[in-house]
Amino acid sequence: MSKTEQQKSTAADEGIKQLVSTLPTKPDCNSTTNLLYQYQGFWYHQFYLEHLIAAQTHFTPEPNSTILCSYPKTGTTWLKALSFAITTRTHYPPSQSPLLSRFPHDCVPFFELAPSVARNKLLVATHIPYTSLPAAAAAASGCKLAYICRDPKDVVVSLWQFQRKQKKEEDDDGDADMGIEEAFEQFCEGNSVAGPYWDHVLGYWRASLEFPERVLFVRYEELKRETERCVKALADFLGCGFSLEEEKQGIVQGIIDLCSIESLKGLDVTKNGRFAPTESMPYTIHNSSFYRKGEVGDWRNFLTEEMGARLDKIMADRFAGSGLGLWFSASNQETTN
Ligand code: PAP
Repeated sequence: MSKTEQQKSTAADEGIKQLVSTLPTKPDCNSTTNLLYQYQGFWYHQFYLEHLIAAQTHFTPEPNSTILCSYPKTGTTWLKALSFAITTRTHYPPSQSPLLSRFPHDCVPFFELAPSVARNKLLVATHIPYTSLPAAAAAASGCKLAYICRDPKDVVVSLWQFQRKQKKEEDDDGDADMGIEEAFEQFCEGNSVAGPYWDHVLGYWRASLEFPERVLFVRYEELKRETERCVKALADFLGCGFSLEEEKQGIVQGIIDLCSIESLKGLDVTKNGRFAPTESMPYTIHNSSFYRKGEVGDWRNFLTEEMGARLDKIMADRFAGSGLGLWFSASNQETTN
């Protein structure tokens, strides 16, 4: 970077910091050191938000690229692994995939966190809500977006477990004050990180109705239940559907097996690596923290039936009239395909 460019980018950083300092804040019960800032209707930690705002101005995806979009803890790592394995399969069969030695988050970078790594890549990812995407990354501008969503009850538990583990790593007593009740309350009020969850989901849902060819709406529960069908649909969407020959050779199953939580969990890169998308990130995250149980319905081990019913009711109210049912509720599963 030239000196003038450096000066410009420092001035831009100062401008972003200034903007962030004027935003409404709330304490984050899941993290004692971080406030949440409200920006364009969603809540974020400062570090992430500064990167989001910078990306809104500076990030332009490659034409024909696909962006994997998600609310945290909804299946991002799985979707990244599958999409990467699908799109690189002609160069690397599953037995030689870079995923065996590289973490999915490093294979498919978050463009807001690692813009220089994401530049020129045809497959990138983001946690940014649809309505806050950089203009050039929206479906209206021609990008393809694959969005994964998940039962909010499992999301709140997964998020709480993740943040608790992270806090414990930073501070031995870190999980002492992190009760699930508080985290649940915060999630229900819409103040969780990148929340409200329902607005995150609805933004991409509406985009999928408006641009059905350009926005694929994937449900974690469906991906678990009908993995092969969903993986083939994902490949079609990514523009590299499987041939009959490939199916006969077991390539689809090979990719499914490679990207299973059991397989990814056991890799050295998972056991020994850390996620550090940018040098400026104030902490790094152990790669193993991104793989826990990977189950549908684990919320029953942490939330009461009443809590589950309350969150379902919130989602039903928020989704009313959108055409998006509660896909995670047993009675609605047949209608989600
Ligand atoms: P991120 O948004 O921080 O990247 P993300 O990958 O979306 O996290 O979510 C992690 C969840 O996906 C974990 O769920 P759990 O806490 O309920 O267990 C994790 O176990 C699950 N997960 C990660 N990889 C896979 C996979 N290959 N198959 C199924 N689930 C997975």
